[in-house]
This record gives sequence, structure tokens and C-alpha cells, in this order.
Amino acid sequence: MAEKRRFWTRVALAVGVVLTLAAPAHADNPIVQHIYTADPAPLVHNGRVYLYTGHDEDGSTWFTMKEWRVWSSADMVNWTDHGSPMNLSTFSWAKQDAWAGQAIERNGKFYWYVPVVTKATGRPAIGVGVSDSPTGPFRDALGRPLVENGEIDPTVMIDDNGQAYLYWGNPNLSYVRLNTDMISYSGGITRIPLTTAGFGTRTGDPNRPTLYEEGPWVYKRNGLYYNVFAAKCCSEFIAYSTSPGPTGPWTYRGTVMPTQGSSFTNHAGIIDFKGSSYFFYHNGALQGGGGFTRSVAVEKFSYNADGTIPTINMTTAGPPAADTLNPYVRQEAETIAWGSGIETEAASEGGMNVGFINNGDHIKVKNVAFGGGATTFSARVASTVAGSSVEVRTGGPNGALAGRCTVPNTGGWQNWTTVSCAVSGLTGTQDLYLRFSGGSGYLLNMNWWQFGGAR
Ligand code: FUB
Repeated sequence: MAEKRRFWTRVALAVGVVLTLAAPAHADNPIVQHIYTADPAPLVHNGRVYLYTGHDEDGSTWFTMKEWRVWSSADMVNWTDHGSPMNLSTFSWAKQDAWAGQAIERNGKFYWYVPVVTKATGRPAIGVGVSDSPTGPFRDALGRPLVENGEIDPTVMIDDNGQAYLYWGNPNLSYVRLNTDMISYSGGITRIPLTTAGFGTRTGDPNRPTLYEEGPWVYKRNGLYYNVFAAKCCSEFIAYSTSPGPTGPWTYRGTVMPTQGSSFTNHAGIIDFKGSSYFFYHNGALQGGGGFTRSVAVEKFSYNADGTIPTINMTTAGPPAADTLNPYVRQEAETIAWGSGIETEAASEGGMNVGFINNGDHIKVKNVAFGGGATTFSARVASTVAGSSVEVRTGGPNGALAGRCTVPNTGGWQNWTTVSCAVSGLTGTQDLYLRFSGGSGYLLNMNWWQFGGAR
């Protein structure tokens, strides 16, 4: 984290105003701006989307990944940072490479299947973390790999009859039938025949005649089974196949997302949520981004009438809001549509807080339903300096000022107090900007905020 502090301080000093002006004010993609994220795996549970990702280290020159991260949203535009509830040390037998996984819920427990390289063999194997909550913490369910054949990228699906399947692989594609405990399987590992009819034709690589590369995402929709995967290498694009059953035969259906976005890998995750369909992927869109410093993004799409998937292109706008955000209940400061300059960390009061805030940094929260009008703003804050403020604005980070809360020196970055101030002009549904102002250095931390007034 200290490294991140120094990094952002250097960036702020080096590019200052230019960076502020260059920031894409209305973009919502990528989903997370304060760290690099990769390999999205969305899960819908109780009216929220939980998004499981990897974490590319800053300045990475390889897939140097040590932990997984969880994010969630009720509206597809504001995402809450739940930190890292699972990392390499969760699996005592794992050596490196916290790569692409997927989580699923069964009987109130959450199972997160991930590939890691093992200490014993130096080859990838699939482990499974388990938790009572979608946001963790996760523990190693087995104390050993679930399956090991030297391949990566698990995807998991529970069929309507209750039979669960785990698929994974690069360069092959295999599956097992999981038992209802989700941490054991019956029968052996079955390899899916990679035929050109099933997975398209690759030219120029006699060892890999089909387009299938890695990162399968298998699911069932309206009786049809889909396998959406990273195709060809490198650079990858996203393609898909369909099947009348979970084990094939698969038929190649074409491109979902063409090669785009300055990352030579891509990775798909697809869900239906609040009546719409969403396609998650990754690219190198953030500043400093590239093939090893990736960022997860999302697009809304509609299936064609025959169930085929249209071509989906990367955008910086992202999807429209699927819901409004209620400002009259406590909202976590780390629920963010776009964060400029901020970082997050574990808070002493639980969850995460926003921190490492400099003068001029801001947080955008989209589609906030102020209704009849807010009259007060309260924020849970901590600081070691006096004279900092949280400015409540609309229209942009430097837009109309609705109010300003002064933050005192609380005596520590985790010594929390609640400050309140009057606000005006906040009616209807609009985007909220919390802009931070003060002197030089770090100004304050924020754990949560809430408005008072007429709904
Ligand atoms: O993120 C590491 C690896 O890169 C993943 O396991 C692959 O799917 C590719 O995205």
C-alpha cells in the first residue's frame, strides 16, 4: 500500500491539472479505477451482482497475481469494493499465480474455484475456497487441489436437475461432474473433443487447430448451453459455442467480442440481472494499462431472438444504470462509479474505507435518487490533519456546490468521527460528486456517508 501511495503521489505531482482535465468525466468503464483487475466472474445473488476478479500488480510485466478481489453492485454502475477475501496464502499448497476463477452459491455456501500453481508440482491445479458469505472470507475447502491436470481457468455451472459441472483448461478443455457438496466429484476427468465444428478453425498453429484458447464461461439459458471462451492467441478475442447438453456436442457460433482494448488476453463473464443481460470482459484501458495491467469492464447486451449472442464492442460509457441509489441510507464510501486519485483499504470499523486522498481527488456516485430534496450530509471520516473538507457537488467534480463538510483532525487515520453539514439543491435523480479539498499531503479517510431530508 505504501508503494501505491508513492505511486499516486508521483502521478499527481507529475501530471497534476493535466490528469484532471484528461480524466474521462462521464466514463464508467473500466469498473474499478484504483487498482488493476482481471478475469471477471460475476454472480447474481439476492438482488446484487458480486464480481470476482484477479488483481494485476502495479507495473507488472507478467501475470504476477497474488490475490483475488470481490466487488458488488445493485445497479451495474456503482461498485462496492469488498477487498481481498482470498489470496495465495489461503491455499497452503499454492505457490503462485492467483489466476482466473469463478464463484457459485449452493445451499447458502459460496464456492470459489481458482487455478494456482502448486508447490509440489510447479504445475497449475484447481483449488476451491468456501465461505458463508459472497464477500468472504474464504477458506480452503479441501486443504489440497480439487483437480490437477496442469491446466487453468475453471468455470462452474449447476444444471436444472442439480448436477454441477466444473470445466477448465488451456490448451485442452475438460470437465468433471461435481457432487452436491461441490468439493468432490464422481467419475474421472473427461476431455471435451476440441473439433473445428465445435470450436472454430485456427490457422497457423498445427498444435492448436481450433480457436479455443482458455477462459471458458459455461452457462445455460432457455435450455441452451453456452461456452463463451477466449479464442486464438495472441491477441485473443471472445468467441462462443453452444450445445443441447452440458457435455456437448458443441457447435461453434462465432465472435462475441473482437480483439480490442490493448490487452492481449480477454476473459468473459455473462449474467442476466434485473431484466437485462451483461457481458463482462477485461482490457488495458486504465492509465498504465496493458496486457499485464488489465481492467474489468462491462457492457449491456440483448440476445438475438434465436438465442445467439450479438457482437459486443468495448465502450468507455458502460451500461446505463439498472437502478437508482438511495442516499438516505448509509452508503459505503467505497461504493463508486468513478474514483479519481483515491484508494481503498481495510477499515478498523469493518469493511473498507476510501483513503490516500489528496486535494482535488473525487468520487462519482451515479443515479442518486434525492427525490424531494436532501437537507443534510453526514460522513464517517478520520484524519491526522485539520482543515480538510468534503465538498458535495453535482454536474461534475467542480460542478454546483450543494454543501461542504469540514473534517477535523481525529488523531489517526482509523480514528473515526461523524461530521454533518447542510446541503441544498439536491433534488430528483442525479449523479453525486464528493470532492475532497484541503492542503498538501493526505487529507482524510472516509468510511461511509448518508444524506438526510425528504425522500
Ligand atoms: O489472468 C491470468 C490468465 O490470463 C488467466 O487465467 C487467463 O484466462 C488470462 O486472462
